[in-house]
Amino acid sequence: MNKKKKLDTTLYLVTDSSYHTEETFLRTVEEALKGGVTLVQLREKERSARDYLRLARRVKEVTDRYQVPLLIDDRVDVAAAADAAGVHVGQSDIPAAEARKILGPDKIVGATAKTVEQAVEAYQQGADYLGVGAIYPTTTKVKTVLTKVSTLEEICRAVPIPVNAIGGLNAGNMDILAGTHIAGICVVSAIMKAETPGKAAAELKEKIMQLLKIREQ
Ligand code: TZP
Ligand code: MG
Repeated sequence: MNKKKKLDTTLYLVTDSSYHTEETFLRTVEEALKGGVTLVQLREKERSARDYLRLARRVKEVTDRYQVPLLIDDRVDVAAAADAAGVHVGQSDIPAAEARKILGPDKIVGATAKTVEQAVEAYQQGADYLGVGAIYPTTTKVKTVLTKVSTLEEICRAVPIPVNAIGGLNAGNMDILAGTHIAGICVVSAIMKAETPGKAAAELKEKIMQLLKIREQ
C-alpha cells in the first residue's frame, strides 16, 4: 500500500537560512506554516551533512506539528536519516530513479526540470512532482537560467504529475502564470525575507488559490 499522503504543492516554501539565525529561521518557517504553506523544502548548500541532518530534525519537529511534509534538497542520505517526507533533486544531483530506489515508494521524490525532455525523463524515473524555473530573475543563490512561461506550460501538458513554477515569484507578479496548468508555486525570498512571513504566506496563498481557481472556471 502506498502510504504517501496526497501531495499538495499549492504553496511550496523553499527555505534559505543564510540571512537568519537558527531561531529566526525556525520561527520564519513556523510563521509560514501558520500562513498556509502546504509543503516545505529545506535547502542548504553550505552545511556539512551532519549539520544538515541536525537542522533537518529541528525543522521536521516544526513541520510535523502542522502536518506539512518536509523535503530535503539534494541529499537523499539526509532525507532518509531525518525520516523526512522526501527529497528534491536537481539536474546535477543523483537521478530521480536512484533517489526513488533508495527511499522507496512511500517517500516523495521531486525533481527540477527546465525542458520538456528533462521533465519527461524525471517523470519516467518516478518523480512525484517537478519544479520548473526560474520564471523571473532571482536574488536567491542558485545557478539557473530563465524558463519561458510557454515552456512551463508545455511541461505541464507533457507530464501527469504536479508542476510548480519557481523563481522570483511574489504576490505582485504571479499573474504571469494565469492560464498555465501549474499545481502551485515555490517561493524562497517572498517568504524567507518577508518582515511578516505569516502574512506574506497568507497573501501568497490567497493569490495562488485564486489563480488556480480562475483556471478551473
Ligand atoms: N531554482 C530555480 S529559481 C530558485 C531555485 C531554487 C530560487 C527561487 O528563489 P526566489 O527567492 O523565490 O526567487
Ligand atoms: Mg539540487
